[in-house]
Amino acid sequence: MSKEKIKISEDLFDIMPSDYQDLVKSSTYGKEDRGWKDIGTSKELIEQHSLCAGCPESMAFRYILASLPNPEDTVMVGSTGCTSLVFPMVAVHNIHSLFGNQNAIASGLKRALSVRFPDRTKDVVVLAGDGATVDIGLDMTLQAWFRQEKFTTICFDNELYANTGGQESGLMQKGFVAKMAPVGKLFEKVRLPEIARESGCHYVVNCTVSKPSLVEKVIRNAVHIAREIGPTYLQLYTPCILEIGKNSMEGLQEMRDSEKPTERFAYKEYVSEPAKQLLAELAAKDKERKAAAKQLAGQATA
Ligand SMILES: Cc1ncc(C[n+]2csc(CCOP(=O)(O)OP(=O)(O)O)c2C)c(N)n1
Ligand code: SF4
Repeated sequence: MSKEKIKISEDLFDIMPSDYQDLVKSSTYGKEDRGWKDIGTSKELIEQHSLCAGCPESMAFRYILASLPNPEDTVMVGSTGCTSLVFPMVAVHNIHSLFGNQNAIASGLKRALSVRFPDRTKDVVVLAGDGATVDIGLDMTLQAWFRQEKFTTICFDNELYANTGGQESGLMQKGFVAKMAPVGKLFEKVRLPEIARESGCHYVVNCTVSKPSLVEKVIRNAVHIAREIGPTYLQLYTPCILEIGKNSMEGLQEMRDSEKPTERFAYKEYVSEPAKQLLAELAAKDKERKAAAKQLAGQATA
C-alpha cells in the first residue's frame, strides 16, 4: 500500500471518514526514520483495538507497526488467537490464515510477491500467538525456517492459549496452572529461540516489549535481515494479564520483572555471520545518510 494509492480525490475528501483523512494526511508511510517516537504525534497505523484493557499485546502491536521499515510494502500474516482481533484495525495489508498455517501461507505469499513485483521490495511478517507458532503450527514454523524462507516470524508469547480461555501451551512455564490446565504444566518451556537458531534463522531475539526503543531495533533488524538473507524469529513476551491475575496497569511491571538477568525473558540475541555483516553495512549507510542530511540542513540555515 503506497501513500499514492490511498490518496483521496479532492472532490471526495470531505465525505471520507475522518480517520481515513488523517491516515492520508499524517501517517508515517514513506518516512525513512519512522519509529516508536512517532506514536502519539503521527497518525498511528492502529489506534483502537478489541483486546482486554491494558493487554501488553496492544503495546507490542503499536511498537511493531510504528517500527516496520516499509509498512506500505509489507504484508502481515496473522493466525487465530487474541492477536487476530487486532488485525481488522491495522492499516497495513494483512492476511488471516487458518490457525497454525501462518508460516506456510507466508512462504507462498513471499514467493508470489517476488514473482509479481520483481523490482520492488515486499516484506512479509508473520505475527501469531505461541499456540499457533509452537504447538499446532510448529511443523509449518520449522519447515519455513529449514527452507530459508525470507520473512520474519514474530511470536507473541503469553505462555498459554489465551483466546480460548487458558489452555497449556508448549511455551508455558513448568508448573504453571491455568484456568483450563488445572494440573499444572509437567514439562519445561520449549526452547524455541534455540530451536530457531538450529533450524536456520539468521536473527533470533527473545525479550519482552517493555522498552519501545528495543522493540524498534529488533523489528528493523529482523525485517532487514529477512529481506536480504533468510528467516528471522522474534519471541516477545506479552503476558496475558487476565490469566496471570494482574490488572490492566500491571502488565508493564510483569514484563520488567520477567526480563531480569536470571529470568526467562532476559534479553537473548543470536545473529548469524552474514546477518552481522549486513547490519554493519546498514549502520554505515545510515550514518552517511544522517551526516548528509545534517550538512544539507546546515547549508539551508546558513
Ligand atoms: C484450526 C483451528 N484449531 C483450533 C482453533 C481454536 N483456537 C482459536 S484461538 C486458539 C488459541 C490461540 O492461542 P495462541 O496462538 O497462543 O494465541 P493467544 O490467543 O494466546 O494470543 C485456538 C486453539 C481454531 N480457531 N482453528
Ligand atoms: S485474554 Fe489475555 S492475551 Fe487475550 S486480550 Fe485479554 S489479556 Fe490479552
